[in-house]
Amino acid sequence: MAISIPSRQLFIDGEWREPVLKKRIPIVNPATEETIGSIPAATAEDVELAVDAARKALARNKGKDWASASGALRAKYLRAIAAKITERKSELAKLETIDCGKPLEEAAWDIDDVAGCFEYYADLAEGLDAKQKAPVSVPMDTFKSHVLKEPIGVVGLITPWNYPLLMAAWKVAPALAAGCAAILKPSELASVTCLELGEICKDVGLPSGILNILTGFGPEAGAPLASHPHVDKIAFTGSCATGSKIMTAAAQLVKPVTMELGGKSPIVVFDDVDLDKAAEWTIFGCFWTNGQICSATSRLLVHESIADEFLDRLVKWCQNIKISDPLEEGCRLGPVVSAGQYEKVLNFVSTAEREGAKILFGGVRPKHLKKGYFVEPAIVTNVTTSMQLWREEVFGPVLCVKTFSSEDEAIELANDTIYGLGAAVISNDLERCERVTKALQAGIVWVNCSQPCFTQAPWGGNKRSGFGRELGEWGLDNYLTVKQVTEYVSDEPW
Ligand code: TXE
Repeated sequence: MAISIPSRQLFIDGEWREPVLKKRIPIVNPATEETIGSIPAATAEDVELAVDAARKALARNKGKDWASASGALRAKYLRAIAAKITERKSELAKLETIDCGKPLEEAAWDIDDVAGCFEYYADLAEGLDAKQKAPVSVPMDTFKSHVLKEPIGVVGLITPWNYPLLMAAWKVAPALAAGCAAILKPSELASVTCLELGEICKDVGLPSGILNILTGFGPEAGAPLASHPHVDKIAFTGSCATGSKIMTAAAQLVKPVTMELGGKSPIVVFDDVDLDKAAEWTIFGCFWTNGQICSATSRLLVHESIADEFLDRLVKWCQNIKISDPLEEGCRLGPVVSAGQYEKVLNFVSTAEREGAKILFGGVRPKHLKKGYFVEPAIVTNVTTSMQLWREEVFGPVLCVKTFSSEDEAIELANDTIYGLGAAVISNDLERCERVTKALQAGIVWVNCSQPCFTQAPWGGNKRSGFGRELGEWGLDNYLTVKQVTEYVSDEPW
């Protein structure tokens, strides 16, 4: 069924508003390279309006139905949003697919996760009421202390294009659950479903100004948000380079930030594994969503004694992956998101080859697809630790491979990165898995799997992959401040 892209404006103060400078950005379907619509391009002038709306919304709703109201009341809105998302699931999944190129089936799972995320934070918003006034034991009985958890205020949420609506949900749902007012700035490369979230907020009657959505380029719309004195916090997912710029801007105002940045995550395969199962997780871990996942396990470390046989299996997998228009049934790999990303991925592969690596499979446009930003999944061997491919995030379907001969060597190679987001260990020896898990420098370790992600479990990295954790209770804490209240309770004069 053909689907048309709704033509939307910026979502500010509960209304659709044309950007002050009236600029728009074309939307390109990465599978066809056709322009299929446009999104509004916000600038500093629009950021000003959105921040003002968010500030006023918090003031207007004080004591009524937002920041200082019960979490149970906010939960009602979150549940209503979740229900609308579920109602519009098939349409939203299609929009996601034609906007960012992910297979329709994957996009549908994402939309389920989006609804689940709003439901989950509705539960946590309700739970917040019971956690208020938690007593703190102090050593003098003339005093009584307790804590109040309060919303941070107005928050700026800057998100990427690989999971457009899901990455927005990871931030919007806990921010709203906490009682904040938010300004969402999705990626200029994939904003369509995020704009639909505006329509959903209108439908459920979310108080105006509580969620504002500004689409636009990073330097024009994201930067003024990060440096705005009336934005109390920034939560960001994206590249390390942009994260660093946002931190610099936030530092001028001592503004708190959470950073979910890039990765170059290892998957370590020992010699005692079931080769088929291990191959399946390796393929999934690197090529899921076309490798455009911050946690993609894109460095394979395989024990030298099984390397040849294991690589044969990986190549067979790659030969059989269906690469097609992502709307087509059974598609496993769609195009990468944009012309820029396509060039970047191919450049990584050709640079590695020039530096002496061997391209065992893929890394080129599939012969049967003449249009679209499609890349065959690549397996690259003969990689050295000084190569760009070993050190830098590709954010595309490229697996680089090294062998090891001992557990210690595997750990050393796994940790040989500036990043620390994900890591996977595959072995039948569970004691070894436990040892290796402890030694891996990463915020998330998968044992005998790679990539599963649950709304309840903390997500985030160490080293240059960032800091702070999203999802679970940690995700809610990102948008709360803790107020200590201490009362003098003695009748005696102090
Ligand atoms: O990312 P950016 P891009 C990595 C991946 C990819 C590369 C570039 O390697 O190839 O980054 O992708 C906004 N102030 N990841 O250019 O720039 C931008 O508009 C404020 C990893 O898309 O980080 C978008 O909304 N905001 C990753 C968001 O930042 C700015 C996900 C992310 O864009 C800004 C995406 C500025 N100066 C890319 N400049 C992950 N870790 O999941 C840009 N933005």
